[in-house]
Amino acid sequence: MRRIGTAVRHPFRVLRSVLPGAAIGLITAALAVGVGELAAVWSGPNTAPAIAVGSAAIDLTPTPLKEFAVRNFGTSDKLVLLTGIYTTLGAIAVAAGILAMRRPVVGLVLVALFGFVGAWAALSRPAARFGDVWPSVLAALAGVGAMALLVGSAQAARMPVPASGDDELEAKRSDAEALEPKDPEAKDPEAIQPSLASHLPPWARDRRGFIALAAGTAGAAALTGLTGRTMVNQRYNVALKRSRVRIPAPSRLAPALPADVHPNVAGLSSFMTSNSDFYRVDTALVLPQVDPDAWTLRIRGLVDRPLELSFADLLARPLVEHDQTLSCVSNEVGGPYVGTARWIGASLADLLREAGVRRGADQLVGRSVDGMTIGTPVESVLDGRTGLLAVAMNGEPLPVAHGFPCRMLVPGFFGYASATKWLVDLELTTFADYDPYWVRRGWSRLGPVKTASRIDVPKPFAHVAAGPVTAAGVAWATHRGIDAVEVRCDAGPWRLAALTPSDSPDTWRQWTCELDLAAGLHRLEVRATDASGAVQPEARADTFPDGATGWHSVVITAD
Ligand SMILES: Nc1nc2c(c(=O)[nH]1)N[C@H]1C(S)=C(S)[C@@H](COP(=O)(O)O)O[C@H]1N2
Ligand SMILES: [Mo]
Repeated sequence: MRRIGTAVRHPFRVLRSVLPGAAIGLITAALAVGVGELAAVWSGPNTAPAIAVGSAAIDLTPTPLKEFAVRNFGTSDKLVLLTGIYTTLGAIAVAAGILAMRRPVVGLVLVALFGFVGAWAALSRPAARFGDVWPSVLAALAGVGAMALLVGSAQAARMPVPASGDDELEAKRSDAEALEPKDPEAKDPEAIQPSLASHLPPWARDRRGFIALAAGTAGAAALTGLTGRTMVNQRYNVALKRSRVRIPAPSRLAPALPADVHPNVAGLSSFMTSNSDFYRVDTALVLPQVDPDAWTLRIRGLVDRPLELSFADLLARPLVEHDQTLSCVSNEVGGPYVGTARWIGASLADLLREAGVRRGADQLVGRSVDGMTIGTPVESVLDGRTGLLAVAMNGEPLPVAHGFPCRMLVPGFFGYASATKWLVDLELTTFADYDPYWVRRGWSRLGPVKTASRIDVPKPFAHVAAGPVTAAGVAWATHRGIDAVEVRCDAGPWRLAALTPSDSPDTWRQWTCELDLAAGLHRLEVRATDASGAVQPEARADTFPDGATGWHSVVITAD
């Protein structure tokens, strides 16, 4: 067996023989990424090859895998994805570099292939323009150039070359070549090497020259990458414009919060969730930076009078202040994807009436600048509830992560069915004619919030002193409102919890319950009753396709 010859080679020598190729691969990839980021300064952050590929991956990820990611990585799922992309890129780059030392053409084709993947990913974005391929194309060109240069120099310098793993193939190939008359134009991979090297200046043809070239390319990678990133962050950063936005005083204020809306229990979620604590769920790998001065909102489709508003137009409308709890369909029983804020915005219903909704239009589809589509029943928007084109959250312009400059909110529906962030387009259509983003991925067309309750205190597996113990938590049935919360211990009788006064049916309520616990292990359970009298069901359902059900429970020890 010929392969044994390779296997018994001294491991250090094997390592030495692949090292130059591996370094060439990594440096080439780094330069490609850097050039891609620099080019993205012109075409936008989402067009940088790694970001484009990541965004495409998010859209292509099958729902179960996405649920897994949300469950296990939570809000850091994007960091995990990007880390995965860079790691994969690095591994393939190393392989391409090692291959290129023996067969430059194969390495170069691999680099070019990556350019194609990046370009395809950029074009697959919903708001893509043809120019979005440039970062990937330029990245691939830079990569091909760098690889050819470095491989040429390494070979001229007689750097170690990995042994071919496939000596049989080699043998067959030379047999075939012996039979066929040689085409003088044909570029045999081995024959390219001298020609690659012969284009190099003499100084680049030795070991020192190779190291200088490699270091120079790595430096260029760092320079283009850092410059690109800094310029992208500056050019596409709306923080300054956001800080200059002044939200006019609302013409309708939210009622003052009831005095004892915040029970004084350590560890219990506060009634209002601060912007920095508010959960974030979206598909945006890079936060959309929407310039409020350039922003417009179209209202179109099945309307009598299509409208287009600027941000100034929106702010000039009568503004409404409204407290609303927002929650995510992907929130597990007891999960963190829920929060309450004081929002300010223009009435969505008023705007739809101005546009004149045509008969038959039963679905309102919000579209975001990054192509998210979210559908809400028109009937619900027009039934008197306070749906908003929100511009402020807890006393400041919407944070960029929560949809600056404008998002939709319709109390009673999960975010995926009502709360388009970075909103730019409202289309009146029908459920029969159009499936929005998540519906296409199998989620329910309608996403009414399910009645939910959560134990915040004590925490799971907490140790508490035996005797009197205060349990506390939150419950929500957005837009229906919460009428009662019950707690039980060790499957004993249900006990009514004390509820804080209701701020609005659109917000959650905090509850507390005094328990008397004997020493030992205990299981606490909670369930809520909404204002229609429906008790939260015990049966556990998965978040897919229309939201989790079941009672939240915690196991604790009283000592
Ligand atoms: N443009 C855009 N809007 C979006 C989403 C998104 O991915 N993109 N996610 C929706 C979902 S699933 C939820 S739960 C809410 C979350 O809003 P938040 O991040 O402000 O809490 O936004 C909704 N609006
Ligand atoms: Mo969501």
